[in-house]
Amino acid sequence: MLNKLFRRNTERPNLMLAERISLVKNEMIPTHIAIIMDGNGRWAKKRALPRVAGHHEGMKTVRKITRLANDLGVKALTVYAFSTENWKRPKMEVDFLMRLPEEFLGTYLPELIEQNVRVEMMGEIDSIPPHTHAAVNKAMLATKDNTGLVLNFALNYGSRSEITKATQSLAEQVKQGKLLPSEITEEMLSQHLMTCSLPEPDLLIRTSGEVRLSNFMLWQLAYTEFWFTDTLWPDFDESCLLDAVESYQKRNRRYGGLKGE
Ligand code: V07
Repeated sequence: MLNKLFRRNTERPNLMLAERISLVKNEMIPTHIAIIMDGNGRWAKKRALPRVAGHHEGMKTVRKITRLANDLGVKALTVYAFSTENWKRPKMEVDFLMRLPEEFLGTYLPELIEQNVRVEMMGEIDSIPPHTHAAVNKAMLATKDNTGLVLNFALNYGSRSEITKATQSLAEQVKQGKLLPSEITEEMLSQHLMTCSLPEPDLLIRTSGEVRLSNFMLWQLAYTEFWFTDTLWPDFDESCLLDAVESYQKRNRRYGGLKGE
């Protein structure tokens, strides 16, 4: 009896989600979404759990959001999994984080393959542990021919270092006489970044109330729409992603209107 009474209440939100998804699909979908997945530690603290429990829960959110993004027709999803600054955290936490790619892929790689998702990674691969490196490599290889969403993990990534390395590479070409300083273009610099194969993000999401970029994709975000939310990453669900995309679609419509004036 209670079940019957409540069934409508549990089914209704899902129905609404499906309706929202089909409405969102009728409008312009961001091609590339980038996400700073913040608030995992705070989520755990609120529950008197260790920080790593928040990271683990956050991993499940990555799966959820990947599935919806792919379903919406998003072409690329870049998620900031580990920054070059994150090495300063306690060793135990870093060790746990470096096991997450293996756990994530061990659990979800089959469904990523089934969903036609291509796994990619950007960051300084040389200083991540070999076991992490191996797991990510295996997933990239297993999904390299997939044509659906590109799930790009920023792992041991820092944007200033990325731009610095691109600059060094162009400077080397100048030194070898292949290029004049005055011939360097924005396009050339873009092509030396780790995102050279991806379009620039249309939408950046940062969770958990912090309103800064934290050395994330500084070059690539020049024209990106930003969406900040107080929701902690482990609590970020399908309806939160739809909030962000709906807001993006409204902004885009307004811009289109002004452009014609
Ligand atoms: C990490 C979970 C998400 C919240 C942010 C921090 C913790 C998924 C991965 C991952 C990375 C590469 C890959 C497959 C999965 C991951 C780290 C942390 C270091 F190929 N989540 N997640 N990696 N968190």
